[in-house]
Amino acid sequence: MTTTLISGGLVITAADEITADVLIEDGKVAALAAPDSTYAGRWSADRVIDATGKYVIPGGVDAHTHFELPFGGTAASDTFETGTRAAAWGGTTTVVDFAVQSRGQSLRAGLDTWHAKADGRCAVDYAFHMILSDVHESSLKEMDLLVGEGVTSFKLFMAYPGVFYSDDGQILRAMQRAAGNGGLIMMHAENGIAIDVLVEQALAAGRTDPRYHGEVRRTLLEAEATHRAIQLARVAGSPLYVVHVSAEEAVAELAQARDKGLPVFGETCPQYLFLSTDNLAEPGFEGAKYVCSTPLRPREHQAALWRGLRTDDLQVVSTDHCPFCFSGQKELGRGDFSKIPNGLPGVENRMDLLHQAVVDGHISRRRWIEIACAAPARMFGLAPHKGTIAPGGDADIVIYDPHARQTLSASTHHMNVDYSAYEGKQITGQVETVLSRGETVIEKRKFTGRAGHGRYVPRTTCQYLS
Ligand code: DUC
Ligand code: ZN
Ligand code: ZN
Ligand code: ZN
Repeated sequence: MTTTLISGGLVITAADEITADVLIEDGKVAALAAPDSTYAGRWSADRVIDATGKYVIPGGVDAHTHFELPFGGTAASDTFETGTRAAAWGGTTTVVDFAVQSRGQSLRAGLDTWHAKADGRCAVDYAFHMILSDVHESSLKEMDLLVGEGVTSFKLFMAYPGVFYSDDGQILRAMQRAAGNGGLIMMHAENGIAIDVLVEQALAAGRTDPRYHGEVRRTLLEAEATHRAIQLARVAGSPLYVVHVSAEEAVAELAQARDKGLPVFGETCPQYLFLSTDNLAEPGFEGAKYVCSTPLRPREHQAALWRGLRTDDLQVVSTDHCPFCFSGQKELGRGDFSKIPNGLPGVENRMDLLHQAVVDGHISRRRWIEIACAAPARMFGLAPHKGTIAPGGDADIVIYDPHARQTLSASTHHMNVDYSAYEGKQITGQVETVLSRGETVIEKRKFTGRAGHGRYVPRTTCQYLS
């Protein structure tokens, strides 16, 4: 039995902040002891990590990544190997990636493809959601089987007609199925049919630059789809999780539903909290780096997102990490913004950006851990093993230096993408050491992990409902 002792750090969970020693045995947290307890200083271990002056926090849970996602004739540039390694560098020890059912394909075939991409390649633990892009009788039946094997959440798209899109009837059927099998429906809430009309009109009028991507994907069309998704979920009697919420009007829809006591949940992403349409309007074709859907919004929307995170109208911050290189990938959309592959890199930056939000006074330290670790773990059935530091839980632990200063840059990041969406941004705080199930994967800012350490984690159903 190998034992590790992390001594003297400030242990922060969603519930508590306490200076304590953390004892790890065989990859699990065995015990915590405060300095004045009878155990303090009396534990011996094979290895001692001195965390004096540092935070000891749960490894991050990023519940929204797209490694190797095929999109717009190309594919997201991080593989499971490079993406999970970058996650580790950024203090994230569990990712939930989206397996894809392509049109005409079974869920089984789509899920098997994703297992094959990830198996033996991940640096940290991973799980899967399933994207449904072909809802019919047999794929509905397959949902039950997937829930049984730990794929307990299903993403549907109200956007991207002809690709991932489901109509309202298909959405209702999938929600009814989820209501019966305990699955959680995740919604990409944008009215894609209306957006496609506006795209066509913009292009016909010669409006081809990246900034028009933000203009046609109107906030009203996010709010309308969010509202419609909530009503459909009510009719079906199913819970609903809205992904990548970016517009103030959409937050208002979620808040209204939650005030009625409905099981409706929302996620936002760092790009909506820190970036804006100003980035989409950067000169030349630079704005392409910031094209994602839902799109970046005018800066005024950020206050509503921060407020939603404080009031729990939004529960989770995930990255929607979906990187495309500027060179050769984003460039596919020169002269036509609708051909720019949608997505931003960020799996490495989330924990740091949210710590910066603590420094800036947007959220408390415990709320940082709640939205980045504990809430996604509970939302997607990964608790109590993930998302906290408690006896019996996995020893997925980050030693975080709250005083270190760093500058985010593509020249120093580990994501497989040729730009940073946060180039030059100064951050106070940095990941120092990362343990995944007790094994050191980052040690004092050196990667000591390996492809294949990360395991597939089957999930239980949403723990917000029971
Ligand atoms: N949005 C993105 O920005 N990328 C991938 C899929 C999505 O919905
Ligand atoms: Zn989406
Ligand atoms: Zn409210
Ligand atoms: Zn996504």
